[in-house]
Amino acid sequence: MKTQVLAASGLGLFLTAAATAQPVSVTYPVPTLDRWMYPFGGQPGRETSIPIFGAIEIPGFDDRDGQGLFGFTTTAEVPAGLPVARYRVVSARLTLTVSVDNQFQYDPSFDSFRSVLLTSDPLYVADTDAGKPVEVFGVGYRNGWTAQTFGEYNTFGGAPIIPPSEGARNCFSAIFDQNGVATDVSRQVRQRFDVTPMATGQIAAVSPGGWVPVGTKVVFDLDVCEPTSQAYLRKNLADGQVRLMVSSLFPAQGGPEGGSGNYSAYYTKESPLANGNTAMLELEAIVSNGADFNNDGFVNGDDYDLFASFFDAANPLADFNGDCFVNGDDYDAFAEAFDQG
Ligand SMILES: [Ca+2]
Ligand SMILES: [Ca+2]
Ligand SMILES: [Ca+2]
Ligand SMILES: [Ca+2]
Repeated sequence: MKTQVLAASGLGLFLTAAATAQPVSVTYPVPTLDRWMYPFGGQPGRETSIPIFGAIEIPGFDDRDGQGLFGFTTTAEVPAGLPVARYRVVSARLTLTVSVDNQFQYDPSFDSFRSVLLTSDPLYVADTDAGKPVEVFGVGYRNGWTAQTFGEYNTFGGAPIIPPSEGARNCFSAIFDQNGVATDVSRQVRQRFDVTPMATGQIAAVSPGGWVPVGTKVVFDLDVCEPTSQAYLRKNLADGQVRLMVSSLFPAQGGPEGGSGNYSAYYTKESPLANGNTAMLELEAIVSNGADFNNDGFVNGDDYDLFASFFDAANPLADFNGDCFVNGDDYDAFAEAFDQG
């Protein structure tokens, strides 16, 4: 699978044939919005730093308590409003810059929710590596808010209006089912389930377990090959903006040791200290014309022939359903689109 991922991500491997839709590569060096999703944030959207931490099993707080919402408007480079199947995200990388000095330990890998339970809990297991991973999820909404209506400066949550409140934030770290329905993972510890994020933060300059200096880049390569993540990102492009939520179970309160001040934080575009080190998104995407595979404005046998030749060559551009494999599923998906004209 790793090889397939790399093959589909390497621009050089895309053959330039006919007028088949090619990937576009875009870098967004500054987010359209960055916002601390925390019930006590005094100036929502105007923070100069976004701390990411948990309040593990503390009544009235979500386990993933301080979260960071980042959004990038993509309409200038990737036309919005097309059917979602027209979009394919080949790669997506979010980069954040650490705004605190040696305040947290780098953990590059998955930790079960069980590692932040009280040691007296029958499900408790010890954490086998220092720190907690910092993770990226898609964004879910409640209380009638949507990606179109919830902005950088809107109110944190619904009832109870006076915080603390749990399960009430208007947008949240989410996983999605096959139909795109969001599940809030912010209370996963008390609700007792593990989650797989779209990406886990990686740091090239620090060894696992090491303390992370201010200015360090944390890179999140989103797993675009995971179907629900690909579907989320496709819908984002159709909506004209990519939105991501960063969160973690670094316990500021609760957890086996009672919590600490050892958690990460990141510069925002409002920070006078950021010096260009705001959240950045690097995106590689394809906007296809569906069954009009050669983009000549007609759906006919030429498209079928061209698709078949790409398919036979296992060209990544024949990955019609965007799962990072070229196989019979793509042939079926193309044939279905072709039959529909
Ligand atoms: Ca902001
Ligand atoms: Ca750990
Ligand atoms: Ca055509
Ligand atoms: Ca495929």
